[in-house]
Amino acid sequence: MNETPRIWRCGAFTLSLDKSLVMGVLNVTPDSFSDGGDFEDPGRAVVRGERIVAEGGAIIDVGGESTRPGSDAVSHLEELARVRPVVQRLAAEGVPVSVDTRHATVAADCIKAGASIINDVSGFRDPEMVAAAVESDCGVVVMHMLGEPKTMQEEPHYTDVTAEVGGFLLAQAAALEEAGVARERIVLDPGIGFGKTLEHNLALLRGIPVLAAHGYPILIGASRKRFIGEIGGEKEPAARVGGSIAAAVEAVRLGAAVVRVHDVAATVEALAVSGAIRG
Ligand code: HH2
Repeated sequence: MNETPRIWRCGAFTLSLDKSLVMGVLNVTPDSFSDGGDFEDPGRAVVRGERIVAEGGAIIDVGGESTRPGSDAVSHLEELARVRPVVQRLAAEGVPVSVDTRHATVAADCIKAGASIINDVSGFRDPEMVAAAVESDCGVVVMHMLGEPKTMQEEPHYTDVTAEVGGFLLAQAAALEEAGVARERIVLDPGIGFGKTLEHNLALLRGIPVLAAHGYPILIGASRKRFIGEIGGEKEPAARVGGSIAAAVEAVRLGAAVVRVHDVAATVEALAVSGAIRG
């Protein structure tokens, strides 16, 4: 078993993983499940990105296509038109920017515009996405999703969710390394809510130590998701702050290196306190 890197190499940035990192969500979409339409205007999106950094976020994750359950894909050109100007302006401010995309052309163009990380919720299944990673020195997030967003929540089934998701992620990471992506650039994400029931999500969160033991840093994106509403009873995603913070704190306690969240300031504060208690 390999030792987990204590750094994450992301283009010009070498991010220390000695402390957990907060990745702030910036959805430049009309239809994301909790903040759709809030930051469609590039100027507003850039202000939001700057706020993420001011609140202690280490990475800004810019997405131009909602992948909420049941969502339709958008054209690559439309997606690029949404994200490129925002990526370019925030990257020019010297901040690590990741691009949340399933499309290799969008990823490659955003890297050229200054993005440092490709966050692919389809887990680098597309060989062209692997090529986009190989051709750059960006960091990569390899996420597990069952099928496609349109249908992923239609009775998702696993025999052993932790083993199956882990097996997929490790195979994808091995393929990336084989293709020439250094291990220190790779982070794995079990994909909370992407073709998973409440029980699957809980099993994956409880299984973080097992996944982390394979020697890759782990990212968890639980923020505002449906399972938090199922547990806490809050129907409005943006109001699921307490549950989202609990999930982030538990994920880090169990070994996650990066948490992807909407409520950056509150999460940063909670992680500072829980980290101080743990010593
Ligand atoms: N979740 C979402 C989007 N991208 N990326 C990673 N690595 N991990 C996640 O859990 C993850 C992700 C979904 O959340 P959000 O961006 O808020 O919603 P939408 O897909 O509707 O834009």
